[in-house]
Amino acid sequence: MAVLDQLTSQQAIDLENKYGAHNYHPLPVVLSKGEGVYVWDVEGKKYYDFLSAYSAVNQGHCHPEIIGAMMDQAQSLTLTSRAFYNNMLGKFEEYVTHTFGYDKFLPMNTGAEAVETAVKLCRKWAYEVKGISENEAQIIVCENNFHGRTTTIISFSNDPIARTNFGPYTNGFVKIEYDNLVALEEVLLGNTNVAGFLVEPIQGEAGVYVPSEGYLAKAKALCEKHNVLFMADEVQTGIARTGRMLAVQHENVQPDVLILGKALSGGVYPVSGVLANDAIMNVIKPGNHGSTFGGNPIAAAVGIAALEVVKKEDLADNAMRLGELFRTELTTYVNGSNIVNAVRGKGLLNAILINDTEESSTAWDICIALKENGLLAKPTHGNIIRFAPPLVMTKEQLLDCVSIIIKTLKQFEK
Ligand code: IF1
Repeated sequence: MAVLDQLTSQQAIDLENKYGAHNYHPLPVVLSKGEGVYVWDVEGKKYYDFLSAYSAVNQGHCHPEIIGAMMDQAQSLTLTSRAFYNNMLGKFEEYVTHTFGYDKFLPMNTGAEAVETAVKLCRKWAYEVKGISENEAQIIVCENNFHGRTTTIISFSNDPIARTNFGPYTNGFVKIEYDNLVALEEVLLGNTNVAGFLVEPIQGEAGVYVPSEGYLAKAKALCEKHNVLFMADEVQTGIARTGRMLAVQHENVQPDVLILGKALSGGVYPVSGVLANDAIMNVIKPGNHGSTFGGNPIAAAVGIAALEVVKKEDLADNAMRLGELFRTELTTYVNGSNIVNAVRGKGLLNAILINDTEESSTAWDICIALKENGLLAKPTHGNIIRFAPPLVMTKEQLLDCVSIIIKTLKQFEK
């Protein structure tokens, strides 16, 4: 087959199966176009995207202002490496630090790299500022976390599929229960080598698990008391997804270290990074950390445009209002349903809990039926379905989606 021949869905799936590593189990849909809240498959069928590339496409597919910024930049300069300065990075760093209220930004590309950056930053701070003895620093993490897929990050995962047979693992992490302040305080009181606490403001992969109100603010206060860095992984929850620019802002928390990715580029390019104030970030010196692509001119242009869209279009406010509407509508249905046990979430990061076991195929079958009915979503943990549409959705579109979802779920009532 010639490379440029238009493939059918089945042909595209067969090619991936034959030539690609089998590290994913995708829903059987092959997309070739996206615009705003919609995507189209190669046969031309149109869908609502209710995953948004795991919250990377918050600004909607192919947002003209972000694409425009990328095209303009691509025609003048794409990559210099950090061996030389470029005329875009400083502007991006200024824009990001002013947007989130920090002294400095360290740019990377993927979410996992940004988490790795935070871990390194935290350790170096622990030795050079806090005064922990060499190689003794500990970072507290939470059970059922998801922070990415590098060897160090999977070392502190407790998901057997993500970590089994990838050892030996990186040391220096203490795991505690999520949403448990007593457990956090216990470790802080008993261990003087704690350097940081790494936490997702809402656990995404765990099934959109929203912690108790006040958890983040109290955890931050405990960290402050014990001179421990509070590090928020907002790769998935950040950039307006939960109804505020950052999920921690629901509790007026300013993390010591803020980790961003995904929607920092509106999903058009890998752009991530870490924010911190000088007292922390200045421990990083030339040669300590970096990346060929981190902070490249396209990333900088795209990052500025992506954040500008979020502000100009008031996407946080829209996510807040539509999220409330979504949960209200779904809750009314769930109350009389025997196929869905609950709906939960914040802003437009939501999930429904299917009334079946984790081993059952029900949630997968529902996602296949949703696809037939024109809406794309993906199960997590076997019996949870995550709903995270682009934040540029209108109220009319959201209500249309609610009726597709309810109509589909009704096919599965027992
Ligand atoms: C995949 C989940 C979402 C993240 C947080 C860091 C990263 C992620 C909080 C790493 C990435 C992704 C990756 C994606 C699936 C996905 C995911 F289901 F696994 F948990 F979004 F819900 N911190 N999350 O959520 O960012 O290196 O991927 O850029 O296919 O693994 P990355």
